[in-house]
Amino acid sequence: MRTTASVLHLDLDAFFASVEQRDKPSLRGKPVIVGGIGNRGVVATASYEARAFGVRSAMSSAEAHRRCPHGAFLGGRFEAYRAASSIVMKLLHELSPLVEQLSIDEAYVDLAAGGHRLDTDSLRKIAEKLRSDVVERTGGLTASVGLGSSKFMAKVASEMAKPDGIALVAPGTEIATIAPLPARAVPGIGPVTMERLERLGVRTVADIQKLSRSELIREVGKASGESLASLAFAQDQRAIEPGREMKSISVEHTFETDIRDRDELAGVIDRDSMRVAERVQKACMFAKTISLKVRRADFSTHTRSRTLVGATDAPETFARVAKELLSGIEIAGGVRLLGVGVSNFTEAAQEELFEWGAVGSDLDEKEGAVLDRIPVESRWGKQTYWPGVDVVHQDYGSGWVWGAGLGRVTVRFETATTPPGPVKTFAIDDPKLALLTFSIDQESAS
Ligand code: TTP
Ligand code: MG
Repeated sequence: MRTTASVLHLDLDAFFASVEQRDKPSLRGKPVIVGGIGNRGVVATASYEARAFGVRSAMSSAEAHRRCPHGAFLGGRFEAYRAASSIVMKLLHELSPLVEQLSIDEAYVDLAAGGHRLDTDSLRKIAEKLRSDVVERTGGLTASVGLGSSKFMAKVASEMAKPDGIALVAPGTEIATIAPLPARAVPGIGPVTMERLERLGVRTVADIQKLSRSELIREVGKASGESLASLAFAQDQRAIEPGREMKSISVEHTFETDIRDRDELAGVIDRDSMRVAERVQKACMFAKTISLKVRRADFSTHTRSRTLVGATDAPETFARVAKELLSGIEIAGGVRLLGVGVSNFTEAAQEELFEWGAVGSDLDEKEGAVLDRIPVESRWGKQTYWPGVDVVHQDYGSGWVWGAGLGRVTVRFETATTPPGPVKTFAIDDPKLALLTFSIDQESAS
């Protein structure tokens, strides 16, 4: 714990939903739910207007629909979220070399490493300026910012600040500030630990403060117990670590009988690549390096990898590269084990991810808050229109899909920079209508 509130925590407000409201003017001020569409889908996030109806992250979309039937239910546009995230993370890197990104919309910044004045007034000014820069540079997204003497305090502060606010836990007031909070506010307390603590009658941080270190260790184990005993008194020495991201994601199979057939192995690669890609997408990441691990019947193990120029989360790219790598390995004696892995992640949108074509190659233009996009073929080949996706019509211009079905697609023609626009319905195969999407499949062998 420091003597200054020089740890900053930023978390964007209702992130995915806010990006949707930014880009879809008719949805501003309205309940918006982003997530899996259909009865088996799950809510990723909801706008604060939708939260007023009880809609929450991780709730089933069906339940969200019951609670908020008039809400706009949209599938995600991850490229837009990644681009917005990248703008915000860049702003944070301008404040300090020590930035630890926790998720697509959340990061710690060590302001003490940024050469700033660290008195409370100066820190508040930095945070206010950051918040207004976020609004300006992202075209209207808001962030909540917390300041405190440790990671724990900064996070507590940003939660107190939410939404669209700023809070600072003054050095010296840490223990009193956290005492009334629910115990699960303490970092590292997951459902299992919480259940054990509840058995001891723990509800709040103050309840943990009343337990002795040895009681805590007895109940939740040595490592967790020690850390809880310290954190409950705001003793948090954790450093801001820029390189703590995920290192690799892989899937491996050992076969019951050795496989000699390359087509069969190709099928395994396709399935594994799909699973790997799902996990990469879930982490909101792009991977640059794809590797293939092959253990032959003679137990010799061969690993090959290739690094792409851009990063991708597309299963077909992972699979294609892995199959190319397989073609360079002799497998006549049979394969016992096959693994597909990806690594070398980039957290947010990368310039080289996108094929900008006519948009031009100027960096600032790429990072503009309102993305210009060019129509390209959907990377899934067949065009599908899902609620929320960007489209362009030759006569009416840019818009987004409100709904599709029964051979028809309904589009609202508006963008981030227009007023709320009109709605029109087309045949789903209308040749004048096209999906707008990014092409992120750039690759070179190395
Ligand atoms: P959060 O920061 O947890 O949520 P939020 O930004 O939507 O809302 P808040 O104002 O409370 O911060 O998560 C950031 C984004 O991550 C969120 O907009 C959607 C996505 N997400 C998921 O995809 N699945 C999840 O279970 C959660 C919690 C978030
Ligand atoms: Mg958030």
